[in-house]
Amino acid sequence: ATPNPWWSNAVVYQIYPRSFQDSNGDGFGDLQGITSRLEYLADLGVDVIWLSPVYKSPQDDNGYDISDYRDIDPMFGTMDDMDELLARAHELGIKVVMDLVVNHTSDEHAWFAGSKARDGKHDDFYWWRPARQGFEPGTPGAEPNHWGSVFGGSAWQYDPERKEYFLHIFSKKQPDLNWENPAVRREVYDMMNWWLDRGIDGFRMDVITLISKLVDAQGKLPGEEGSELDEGPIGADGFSDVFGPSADGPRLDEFLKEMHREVFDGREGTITVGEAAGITPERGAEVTDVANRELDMLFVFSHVEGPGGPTGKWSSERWTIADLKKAMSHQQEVVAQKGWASLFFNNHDQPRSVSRWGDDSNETMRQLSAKALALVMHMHRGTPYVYEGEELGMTNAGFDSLDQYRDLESVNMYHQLIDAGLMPHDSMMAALKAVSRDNSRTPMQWDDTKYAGFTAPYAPTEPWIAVNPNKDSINAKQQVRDPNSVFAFYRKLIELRHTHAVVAAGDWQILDADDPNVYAFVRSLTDETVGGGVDGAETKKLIVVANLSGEKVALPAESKQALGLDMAGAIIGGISADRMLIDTYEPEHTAANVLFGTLDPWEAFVYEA
Ligand code: TEU
Repeated sequence: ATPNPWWSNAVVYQIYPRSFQDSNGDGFGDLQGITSRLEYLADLGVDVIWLSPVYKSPQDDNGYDISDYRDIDPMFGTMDDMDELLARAHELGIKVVMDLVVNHTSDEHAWFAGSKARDGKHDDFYWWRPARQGFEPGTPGAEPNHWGSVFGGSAWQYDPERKEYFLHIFSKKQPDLNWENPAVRREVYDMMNWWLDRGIDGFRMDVITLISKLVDAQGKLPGEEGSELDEGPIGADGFSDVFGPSADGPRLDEFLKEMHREVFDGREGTITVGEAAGITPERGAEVTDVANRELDMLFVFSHVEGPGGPTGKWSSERWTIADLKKAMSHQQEVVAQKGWASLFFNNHDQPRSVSRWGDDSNETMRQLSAKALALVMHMHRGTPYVYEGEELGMTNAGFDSLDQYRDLESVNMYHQLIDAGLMPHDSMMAALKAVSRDNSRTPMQWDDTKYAGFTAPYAPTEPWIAVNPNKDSINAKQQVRDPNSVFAFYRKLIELRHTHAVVAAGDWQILDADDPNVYAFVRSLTDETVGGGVDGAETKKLIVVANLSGEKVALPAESKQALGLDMAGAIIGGISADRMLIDTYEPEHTAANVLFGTLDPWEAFVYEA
């Protein structure tokens, strides 16, 4: 059965607080800044906002290293500011989701201090392991296995106080929590309940698929001394893969079911979305199957993960539109019967979609390609996520020198890959320009003033990361009042999901699967189940066709047929401009093109059949 809760026709907007709106001139975005922009979001039409972490944190990984889950970091404001944000958002009918980062804490969390000191209560809160026998503890080779951290270096850090190593899949300031320990899980569930009781509406769960690690019968990790489990190949940089054995581990379903029981059972109107690094779309369908009572939806990454290879995401090979289509269609197909998809092209870890798959080389192409990509994403079945600035068609940062980057991953991996001789400087700079996480973290472009309205032009402190100079032509102030802007296009797409049940709940069927440029599909409502309480809408069938290329291309055969044009192109049903629900060009222009069997660059539309 199709899940039919409120979120099946909702649209979520992700805010990266440090880059959204600075209200006090310190160069960092904050909670009061977000509150001051809620009306903009209400105008866009989103139903939910998700805040990347605003908890107390040393900010080693921009808040994904939390030292107190029940407090707000002073850089973002106070708990009163949070309460005010919540109240104001709710007044506007916007729900608020917080980031839940519980695969790891900060090394400055009280639990970790207790664990290092073996205080009796927190001894087993983390993954502690002795040095390898025959090696001086803390020296190279003494690490318990060869796992490499996602952010560079070994995934093990020696602690001189406890005289053991602790595991950190991410930075050494992000020790992994030991979910095998029931006391850890109890603490996490209590904290989640505490926040939900305060009035928040749900959680986006950071790398939640990593909480259960693969261990043998003795509890040993792969490659550990005496472990029955092999850790797989060791790469040229000296490290083995930490993700494979840590993602989607043996107890993941058990932990998620327990969390559901302990936290979400009996609560109404919540939403949960898990970040699903390293999980297959098929397993994602199981985790999000309502019958399993685990999570509402997952961010599955198969459409944004690059081809991999020895330099991982820093490879110069990029996904093509054909790859994107294949991965996304597959994600749709696996949740056709059970489970639910979340739809996203952007987040704070990904480069900007218009720079990645679209064309940001000139204004015309940027606008067209941003709209075409948005149309495709929003017309899939699932819950769409818009990342701040995406609705303006914001582009990659365009940084040329290493000192412009702030992200620890970008800086660490630059050094690691150069030192290992795996990449020359120029290629690594090109890779950073294409895929660094900082591409999506430049300040939100509100207007064309000195700091793009992110912070006041006379602010005493510069923004923490450079503003993209293209704020002069790409900014909210200009787009909000322009009916042909990318912003206006997003507003319309969001509205379509709210007004047309078929967008929220209809079946999804690919057309012209092998066409390398055109992404086309049919949405049809085959049963009475409608999403999110939307009913009474008359539309039952939509044909979505998008030329995701900068070339003029032929309208492929299955799309033609679905549009009521026979194989030879003769008109059977006729194409009416009135039935174009949304279009990257003018409806009359597209109707004429369709009759001629062609599509202009980035021409994309939704046709009501
Ligand atoms: O990301 C986890 C993750 O698996 C990736 O998206 C990762 O950041 C990327 O592969 C690195 O290139 C989450 C958060 O979204 C990210 O911002 C945090 O840094 C990370 O967890 C650790 O908390």
